[in-house]
Amino acid sequence: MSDCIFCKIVKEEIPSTRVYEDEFVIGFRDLNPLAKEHLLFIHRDHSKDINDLSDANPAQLSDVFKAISSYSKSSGLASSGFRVVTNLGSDGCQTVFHTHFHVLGGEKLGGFGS
Ligand code: DGP
Repeated sequence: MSDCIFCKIVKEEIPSTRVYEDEFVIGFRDLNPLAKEHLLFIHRDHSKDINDLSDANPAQLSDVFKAISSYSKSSGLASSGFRVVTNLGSDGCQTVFHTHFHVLGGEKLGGFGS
């Protein structure tokens, strides 16, 4: 989508710090990190949220999770652990409407059972 900020990051029309890329997926550092390691993983193809993606092209979920698996193992993040979060809509506090998965780690995370 021409006005989508993450599509512009995919096309390198705006800069980002990439940590991972393959044929389908890119991973880059979040502009406003909420943990020592805070990456965003997105499919190169546009969808607006996980429901949109799951309805239209569920195979993209495995593309993204394979990428997260590969990156987390090669970077060492998997050995200490990490969290994957995706937000949808207003109550989910989604602000960018290109499906993305936050990968958080690099330190002990609060919330969710701690
Ligand atoms: P969400 O609330 O789930 O929609 O989170 C969107 C995230 O995207 C938020 O943590 C900040 C990040 N973000 C927004 N604009 C940019 C950008 O231009 N570059 C990068 N690297 N991250 C961005």
